[in-house]
Amino acid sequence: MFENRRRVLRSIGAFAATGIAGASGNAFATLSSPDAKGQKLAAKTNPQFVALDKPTAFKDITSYNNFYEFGTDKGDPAEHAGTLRPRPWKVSVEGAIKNPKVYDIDDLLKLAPLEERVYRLRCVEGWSMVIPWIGVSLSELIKRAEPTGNAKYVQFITLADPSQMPGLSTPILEWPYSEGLRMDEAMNPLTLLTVGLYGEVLPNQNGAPVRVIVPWKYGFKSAKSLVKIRFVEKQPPTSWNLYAPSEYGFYSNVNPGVDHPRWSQATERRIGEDGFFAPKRKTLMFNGYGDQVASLYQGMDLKKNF
Ligand SMILES: Nc1nc2c(c(=O)[nH]1)N[C@H]1C(S)=C(S)[C@@H](COP(=O)(O)O)O[C@H]1N2
Ligand SMILES: [Mo]
Repeated sequence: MFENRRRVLRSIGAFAATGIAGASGNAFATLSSPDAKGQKLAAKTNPQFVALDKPTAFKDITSYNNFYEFGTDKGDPAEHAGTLRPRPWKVSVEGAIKNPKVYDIDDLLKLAPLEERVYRLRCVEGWSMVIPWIGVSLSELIKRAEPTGNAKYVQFITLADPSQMPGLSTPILEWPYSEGLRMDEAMNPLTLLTVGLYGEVLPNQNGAPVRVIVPWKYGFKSAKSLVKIRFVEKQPPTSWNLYAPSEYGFYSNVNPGVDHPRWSQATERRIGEDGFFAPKRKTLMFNGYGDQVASLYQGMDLKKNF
């Protein structure tokens, strides 16, 4: 009870301080303007999913990014993602399901009442942020898709349009960016189909108009600007695993006990706290979400399945 109350107070405080209409009710979003940039998005805070850490500043969340389709420097996405056209936008939900469907982005926004959730996000590079996302549990979409018995994994496929994404001309990763989850990971209520942050539609550099957020895994599992969600029988190929299979595994759960081959994963730098004297933070198992997800990996060797 005490913990819950603290969370609620914390979330109200956080949103009041940043001017978010956090407690404004379950308004469904309606986005009429084709240029959605900066458009407000109403959502109701879900106190079950509010990290107690202080949210990272909007400016940091939107100017320090990884989105290789727009370049590999942290500042590239904010600088170059203006060419991304997040509307009109369609997302194909397909594969081993009874109800394949091509969603218009505005229909995706109406799947279920939008929720505001404050999640920690930890990049495999060793930095982290705390982000007030807006979205709905991916499970809401999966339930409507009605997976067949052959659906063992979900693959997430990102837009790959060279006319909108200048980074595609550099062959760093296999485009389109591909990621995947096991079915039970995808169904976990934490896994968020994400359409906004800080009370607004997703900025382009954060993966407009829709991405997935998987807070107990390294950031690269959280694919941006999705155009396909595909249900498959075999573990799908993923861009980072293809790039360096010994460094980036399929699971990529945040795990301070399993180092990246080239650096430790025991600690992290919280963006915004990176003054010279700011101590590093200890990285938490499953990024602190063990209560919700540890059971998914019971009996698995997490050093082998990294
Ligand atoms: N399509 C696509 N999705 C992506 C990436 C990318 O390069 N392309 N980078 C990933 C990585 S490494 C991280 S850490 C997060 C960063 O998300 P953010 O910029 O919203 O914090 O996005 C992930 N999703
Ligand atoms: Mo990352």
